[in-house]
Amino acid sequence: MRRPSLDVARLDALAPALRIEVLEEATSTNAVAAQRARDGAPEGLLVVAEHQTAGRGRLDRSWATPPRSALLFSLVLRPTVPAADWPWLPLLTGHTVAKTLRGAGYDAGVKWPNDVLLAGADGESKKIVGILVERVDTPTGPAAVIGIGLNVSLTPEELPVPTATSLAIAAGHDPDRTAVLIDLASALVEAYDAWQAGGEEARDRLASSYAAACVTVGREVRVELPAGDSLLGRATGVDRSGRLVVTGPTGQTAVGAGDVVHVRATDQ
Ligand code: BT5
Repeated sequence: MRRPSLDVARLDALAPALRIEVLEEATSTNAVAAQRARDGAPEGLLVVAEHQTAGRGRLDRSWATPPRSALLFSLVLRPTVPAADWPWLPLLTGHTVAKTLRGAGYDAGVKWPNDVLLAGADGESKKIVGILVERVDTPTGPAAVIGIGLNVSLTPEELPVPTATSLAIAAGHDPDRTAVLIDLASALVEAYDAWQAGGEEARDRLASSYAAACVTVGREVRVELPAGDSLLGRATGVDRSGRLVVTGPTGQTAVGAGDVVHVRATDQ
């Protein structure tokens, strides 16, 4: 059965804050949005695809979903906050997406830095959203591309990996993808505008609200670091730069990038 397409006319609700481009197919919405940014697209371009043939994760990993089963979109931003605050963009995005899904009744939480997980009935959390934020150099200055993939109507058989889930699996019915896209995109614009315009105070507010909501804080973790080694300890906080603070036998380490595995103390 062919799944329904997005209702493009209803996406007009996002104007004028966003200009929407809906593609039947793209290699990767992040790649398309980055090219548009290099070609001069202003802040607020939202590239949406019904299907990706080369969806990207971090570190050259892939992101896969069947056509029209997911929301796949990338937002072009041109932040004016100090460069030191850019690392907060992925965290702001994950936090906002998790809050929006919670508001829609899903038991969503953000795992550091920006995976959005849904708690399952068996107590095990599974990944529902992947976020890829990339910085792009353009002739008019650096831009940020915020890429989001949300599994909406995938069935258990369609999940690309056993650690994934979808809104339909959690809710027991297929949600309206267009309505979810409108909710998520408006929440992102609102959160980003408040963060950009609110100065130091808004950035402090995000830091404390993120740390309070992040499901990694307080957990025993194994962080697989980009260099290949790993760090074991308890995640005890998130610092002013958005780094995860891990407290282990040798003291505290602030981690800026890496894959976090939530472990039970007995698994270590
Ligand atoms: C991410 O990477 O989680 C970021 C994914 C971002 C995807 C969006 S879609 C719109 C935009 N355009 C793009 O090209 N990308 C963005 P990472 O943390 O590296 O996770 C990737 C891993 O997640 C893969 O190696 C798989 O194990 C798993 N995975 C792949 N597809 C998945 C899915 N649909 N749901 C859950 N997990 C998935």
